[in-house]
Order: sequence, then C-alpha cells, then structure tokens
Amino acid sequence: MSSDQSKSNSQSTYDVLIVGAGWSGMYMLYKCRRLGLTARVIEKGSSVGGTWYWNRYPGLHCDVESVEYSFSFDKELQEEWNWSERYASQPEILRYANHVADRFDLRRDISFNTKVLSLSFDEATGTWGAEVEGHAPLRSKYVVMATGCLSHPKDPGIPGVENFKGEVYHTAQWPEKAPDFAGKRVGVIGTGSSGIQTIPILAEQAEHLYVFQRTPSYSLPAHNSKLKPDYVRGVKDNYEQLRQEARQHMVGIPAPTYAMSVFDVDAAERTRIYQSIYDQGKPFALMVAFGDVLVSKEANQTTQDFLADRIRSRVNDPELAEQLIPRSQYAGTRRLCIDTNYYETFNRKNVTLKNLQKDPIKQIVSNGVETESGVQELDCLVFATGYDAMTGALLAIDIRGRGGVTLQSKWSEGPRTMMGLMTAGFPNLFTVTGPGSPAVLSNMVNSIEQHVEWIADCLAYMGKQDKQLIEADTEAENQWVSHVNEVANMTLFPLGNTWYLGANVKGKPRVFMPYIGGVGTYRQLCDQVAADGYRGFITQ
Ligand code: FAD
Ligand code: N01
Repeated sequence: MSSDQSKSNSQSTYDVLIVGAGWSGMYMLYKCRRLGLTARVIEKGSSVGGTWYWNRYPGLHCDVESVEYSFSFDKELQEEWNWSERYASQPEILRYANHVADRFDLRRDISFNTKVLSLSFDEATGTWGAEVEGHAPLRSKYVVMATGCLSHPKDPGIPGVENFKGEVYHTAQWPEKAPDFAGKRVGVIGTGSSGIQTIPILAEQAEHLYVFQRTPSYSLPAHNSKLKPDYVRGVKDNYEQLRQEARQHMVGIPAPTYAMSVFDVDAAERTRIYQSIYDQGKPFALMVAFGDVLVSKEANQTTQDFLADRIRSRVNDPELAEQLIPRSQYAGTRRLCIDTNYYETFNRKNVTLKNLQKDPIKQIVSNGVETESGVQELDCLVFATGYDAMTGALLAIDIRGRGGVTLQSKWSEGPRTMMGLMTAGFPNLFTVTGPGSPAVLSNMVNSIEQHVEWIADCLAYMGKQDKQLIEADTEAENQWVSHVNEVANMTLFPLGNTWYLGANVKGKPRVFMPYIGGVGTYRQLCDQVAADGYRGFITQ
C-alpha cells in the first residue's frame, strides 16, 4: 500500500465520494477541490483513464476528432497539449489522461485498485456509507457515480468458454503486455466498434483470422492522418468558438446541423453530400447531414443504400460484400463505426468471415468454436462482444437509498432518473452521464464536462443555501422519463436491437435509455432547472 493510500485509509469521511477515475471522476475531483470540498475517488483500475485505461486492444482510436474529444475547462491545458493524429490512438489518449492527472495533481486523492461494492444511505445522518474492496469503509455527504456508460463488459452468453484451452481476451480487459498472435489461429467474436477497429490489426498479426459476425455494422473509413502544426494552431486560435459551437450542437461537435430533408435534393445531389462527408471520415456529421435521416424510414433508406454501396466498393468478392452489409438496421441507430481498412481486411487470404446468421455458434469447445456446421479450431479467442451499457456499472454496486430500497429494485423495469443526474429516493447521489441524458449519443467529453459542471454548481448552491439534502422529485422524474420516451419514439432509435435499449443483454428491460433531444437542448434544460432553484429536485 502506498503512503498516500494508507493516509487515505486513515481518513474515512469526505464531503464527496467519487466512484471512477475516467474523464468524469477526474474532472469531478478537480471541481470539488475548487469548491473547497474534501473528496476521495475510488477506482478499480491501477491508474486513471477509465475506458482508455481498460481498452488497450490494438487499433483503438477515438471516433470524435482528438481536438474535440478533450477537456475544454482549462485554457492552459488546451493550449499546451498537442494531439498528433486526427483520431488519436488509445496510447495517446491514455497519455493525455495521465497528463491531466499529473498536471492537476489529482492522484493524491484517488485510491487505485479499490472497488466500491455497496453504498447505503443513512437517513439519520443524511450521509452515504460505502463498503470498498481494498480500502477502509468510507462515509460521505455526497456520492458522484462516475462509473462510465461503457465500462461493464457484458457476458457474451456463449456456453463453454471455460473449456477453451487456448488464450482468451476481451477488448475491454486487454492486457498491458500485448499478446503475440504471430503464427496463431485467432477468432474474433463481435463486429461492433471494438471488433471493427481491432480486426484489421489482428489480421496483420495472426496466421489466420476468423471473424465471427452475428450482426454487421455500418462503418466509414476514418481517413486518419497526422495533424499538421498549422492546423493545430488554427484550432487553438479558434478554440473558444469551436467549443461553444460543440456545446450547443446536437451531438457535441462543432459541425453544422441541417434541417433539410433528404428528399429536398435529387438523388445525385444527395449522393454528392453523403460522399463528401464520407470522404472526410465524419460519422457524426453523416447522421445530421439531413434533418430526417434518424426519423424517417424512407430517408434512412437512402443512407443505408449509400453505405451499402460503399461496402461493396471496398470488398473484392461481391458475395462476401453482401454478407458484410447490415440488413434490417436503420443506419445510425447503432453508433456508426469508423475504421481503417476494415472491409479491405476481408480481401486478405488469411481472413475468413464466419457468418453466424447462417451458421450460429453452439458452444465454445476446448480447441475452438463450434458452430452448427462444425468446429473451427483456434489458438486464441478475442471477445469484442460489448457492454451491459449505461446501467451495468451502477447496478453492479449494491446501492440502497431511502428505506433501504435498492437501485436494482427501483430500476427493475428500466432506469428512471431526473435528467440522468439523480434518481428519486437516493438523496445526494449524482450520476455523471446517467441514463436519461444524451451523453452516449454525443462527443462524450463534452457531455461529461456539462454534467460535472452542473453537479459542481449544485454542490456550491447547496453550500451557499446551507442545505443538506437534494433529491429528484418523483413527479418531475416521471415527467422526464415520459419526455425521454416521447422524444425517442419520434425517431427510429427504438426500432433497433441495440445496447441503447438494453437489447444486447439477456433479461435486461427493453427501454430506450439515452435522451435523444440533443446535447445543446439538454444543456439549456439543465441550466434552466438550476436557474429556477433546482426545479424538479427537492432540497432541504
Ligand atoms: P469510464 O471511462 O468508463 O470510467 C469509469 C471508471 O469507473 C473506470 O475506470 C472503472 O474502472 C471505474 N469503476 C466502475 N465501477 C467501479 C466500482 N464499483 N468501483 C471502483 N471503480 C469503478 N466516446 C466518445 O465520445 N468518443 C470516442 O471516441 C469513444 N470511444 C470509445 C471507445 C471504447 C472502446 C469505449 C468502450 C467507449 C468509447 N467512448 C467514446 C465512450 C467512453 O466511454 C467515454 O467517451 C468516456 O471515456 C467515459 O468516461 P467516464 O469517466 O464517464 O467513464
Ligand atoms: O460493442 P457492441 P463494442 N455471439 O455492443 C456481438 C463505443 N466504442 O464494444 O449485435 C455472437 O457495439 C454483437 O452482435 P449482436 C461505441 O459507443 C467506440 O463494439 O449482438 N456475437 C456485436 O457485433 C460502441 O457502440 C469505439 O448480434 C455476439 C458485438 O458483439 C460501444 O462502445 C470503439 C455475441 C458487440 O458490439 C460498444 O462497442 C469501441 C454472441 N453471444 C467502442 N454477443 C470507437 O471507435 C455479442 N456479440 C471510438
């Protein structure tokens, strides 16, 4: 145990307990200090970075441009950090996370290799008690859950994994020491964003790569490149304006949003617009290039047709190309992927597509994957099978609010929150990017900053007003949940089988979890609630 850690173990009462040391937890800690509050961060991992600490798989890059997928709260930080690539790689983003931690001396208030197991609210004292693996119990007035939306890997639900005699990896728990795939037969299960990014690299390393695809995804070439110093200078000179635009934008990036219908232009013009965005490698921009792509099936069909043609143009074997094209899936209702050479990888001789829609997996056996047609022998198995998203990390902790009611029971039919920030019956417990907020549909750093700033302002308000408790009002929460559903039902999103709906996890209630009203609109609503003395929240 480090001396810092033993010091932290001796003090057990804080103003704020923060769970998680990704972007959300780090920035929350920074804000707490600025407010003069004592805070302790509990983090499972051995260092900061969250997503970028755990996901070390080869090929991982961000899907929002690096100059935008970064903190804006400190001008000097923004000025001194130089991104080398348009879409930075995981090692570079992790270096940035470490730089932020060092620059603001955050580590002294973070306990690494510790895990929150339970949280319970004591009504007599109005405080939270935490049981923490690897740490003495803690007590705090406030708790901020910065546990991440995509941090709890889901169980792939394939029988027999324990019988496999070869090496097993998960993209979300990738070892620090890179595995050596040379001369080996490697199988990857999953073709979402993680699979699509790592498959081209694994194909270069393995003797033979077998891609087990159940549902194909739409992907755009990233056209990643080194950033030129004069481009970076230009961004920095203009940063304030770019950040302002991002804060007001539907998905948190500084890009135009168009109200025009895809049918306001002829087919040639439409293709020209799609192609121009595609050639720039901008997945978010593609979905907001027209106002109706995410709300009209007919409009969306034009995007699907365009993307399907692009897939055909990248794969030599026409029959194989057809298998890589998503069917019955509205483009953009799953997060669009960006890739480097994903479809081209299937032109390699050492890559085989295993189409699970035609030939489903029966089980994992000692020497490989058994599908209905037989066993594919493998030396290594890589799961890129995704997450129990948005609620997984929260519900993995035994959280008990007023009257000992558990969060699991309150959310048994799906998460219920007031604006993704708090849930009624759980006073003084905040969620960063909680379900009911638009975060996962956006540039998440932008959304995280907005949430953390709202929570910090709320804590400052509580102090100034000498109030002890704040919690979501049940009636306001019900109205928010209805609003989230109402807005979602105006779009194509609820029609997908996606993690946004919990559809990827067996037994999970099927509820559209994010708020799709847009980052800019949501920010204004949150600001208005605060300006109205935290309307929809009960304070005392
Ligand atoms: P996280 O980074 O997930 O951090 C949560 C932390 O909480 C983790 O370190 C975890 O160990 C810790 N934790 C959880 N439970 C406990 C517990 N009980 N006790 C102690 N610690 C706990 N978003 C984008 O906008 N653009 C991108 O390009 C992008 N790329 C992504 C790539 C991948 C592979 C994944 C999985 C997600 C990506 N995302 C992206 C979403 C990404 O999760 C967010 O952008 C962001 O990093 C989330 O930060 P966070 O701090 O909220 O959560
Ligand atoms: O997970 P996913 P992910 N048998 O859920 C398949 C962010 N992210 O880690 O759809 C066979 O998207 C599953 O198939 P199906 C981003 O927000 C960003 O890839 O269930 N297959 C699917 O193909 C993203 O949306 C980046 O039929 C099984 C895949 O596994 C989110 O994280 C990079 C299976 C899972 O895809 C999650 O992405 C990475 C089974 N039993 C992640 N179980 C960037 O680019 C699951 N699958 C920035």
